[in-house]
Amino acid sequence: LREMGVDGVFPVGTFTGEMVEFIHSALSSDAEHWDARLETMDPAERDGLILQKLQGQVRYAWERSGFYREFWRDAPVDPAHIQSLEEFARLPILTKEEVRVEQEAYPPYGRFLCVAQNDIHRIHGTSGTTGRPTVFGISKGDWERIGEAHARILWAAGVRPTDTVMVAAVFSLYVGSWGALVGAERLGATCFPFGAGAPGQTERAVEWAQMVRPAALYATPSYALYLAETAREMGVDPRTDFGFRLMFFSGEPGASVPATRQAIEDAFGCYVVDQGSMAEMTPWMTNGGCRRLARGMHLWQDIVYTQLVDPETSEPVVMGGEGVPVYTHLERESQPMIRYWSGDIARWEMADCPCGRTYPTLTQGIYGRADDMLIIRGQNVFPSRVEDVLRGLDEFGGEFRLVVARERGYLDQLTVQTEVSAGLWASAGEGGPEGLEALRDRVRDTLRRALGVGVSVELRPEGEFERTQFKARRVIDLR
Ligand code: 8LE
Repeated sequence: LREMGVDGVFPVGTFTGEMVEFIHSALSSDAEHWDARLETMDPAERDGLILQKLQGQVRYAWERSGFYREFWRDAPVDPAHIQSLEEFARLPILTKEEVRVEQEAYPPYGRFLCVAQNDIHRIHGTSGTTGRPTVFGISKGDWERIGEAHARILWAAGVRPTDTVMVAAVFSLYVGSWGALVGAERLGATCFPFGAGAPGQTERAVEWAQMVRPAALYATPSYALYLAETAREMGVDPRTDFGFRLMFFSGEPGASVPATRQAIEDAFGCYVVDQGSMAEMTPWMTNGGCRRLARGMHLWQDIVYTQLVDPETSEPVVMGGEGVPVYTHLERESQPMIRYWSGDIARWEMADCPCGRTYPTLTQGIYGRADDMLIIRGQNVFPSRVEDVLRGLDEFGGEFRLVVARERGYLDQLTVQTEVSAGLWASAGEGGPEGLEALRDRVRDTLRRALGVGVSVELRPEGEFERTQFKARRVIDLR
């Protein structure tokens, strides 16, 4: 293309079939970027590109979606003629609850669909363990664009066509596993859709991983730790007997929690990449780290446009600040989500990453949720901070729980129940936890210093708490 003097940004879909194969085969495997022009663009120039895409996406939804017609009826700006990113930021924020209500009134998709029902290629959704499930209809074109976006981001993570990618997450409505799979397929890697969740499947994963020796694993961070624990119980060394080079994760905090990331890297002798926005926002990898980033996730703004807003006022948060990510699809024809509230908490910065990408970065990943954040006697406590402290301790037994209770009707009390390693528990002898008083006091003091609030600590033997093959649930709120 360069020889032909062709340069520029081409809309997705310009090149098809053999042309795409040709372009990708021309990408040398040590290239840093899948699309260097888009990824290293001057941020101001990128804003122009984003605005163009936004104008198209918003007008498209305005013209085709009965929901957005109604939702934006009294908007302070004209959805058919958005003039600037600032104007765009004045459109109302959409919440999960509003999506649920809409889908209940107009089942199953709500009036979000901008294509004919017949053009839905895949149906995904949330499992709906709490409240009504949410349904996502995805067209064929969208599914292809999702594959393309994920391939591009997995390339940044360091996945190459010569790699085998093991997907160890449940294949169901959950779009995490499928999203990882379609990206790895599109990139040209060998795909190993192993799944998770069935009884005995983790033991089988240990056997299969030794046999197949995949280069990369996709799972949740808690599941990777569980896999390592299971391997060791079976006499398998996760470091030498598997041969993973990298792991990419989504679904929960962990990959950007320093001690957790370190524990995974040490257990498997691999490096870790953090990814993940929300299922509704698929391609969900657009929050996605790269192989050079020590912690956190780049925001691939030209695929999904992300803004951070104040959790209370919803006003924009400047670079360097903390807020709630609000996401907008830029390439979605079937069920576009526009200014979608995540409820998560993160900090964004223009970090200088050696990869050369000019995207903003969530430098500490997503470390909490606005609604899961525990407020203990006025102090904000994120479970991920507790996790960081505990996993940094040699005596830690692998799992923990946070129990919040209200004493005398007003005093919030946080109890951290933490497992201690089997060896230590046994050496404390018949006395059980009483023999470990000094350790308990030390853990309590370390937590108090890290959190800025007093906690009680209870020690439990390793293996007491259930391990998860999906996302861990560690907070028990008794208030
Ligand atoms: C910290 C992104 C996906 C498909 O793996 C997923 O889990 O989507 P889902 O089920 O809609 O859950 C989204 C929520 O999971 C987010 O709002 C956030 O609270 C959490 N989450 C996802 N990825 C991460 C994460 N939290 N770090 C992550 N990397």
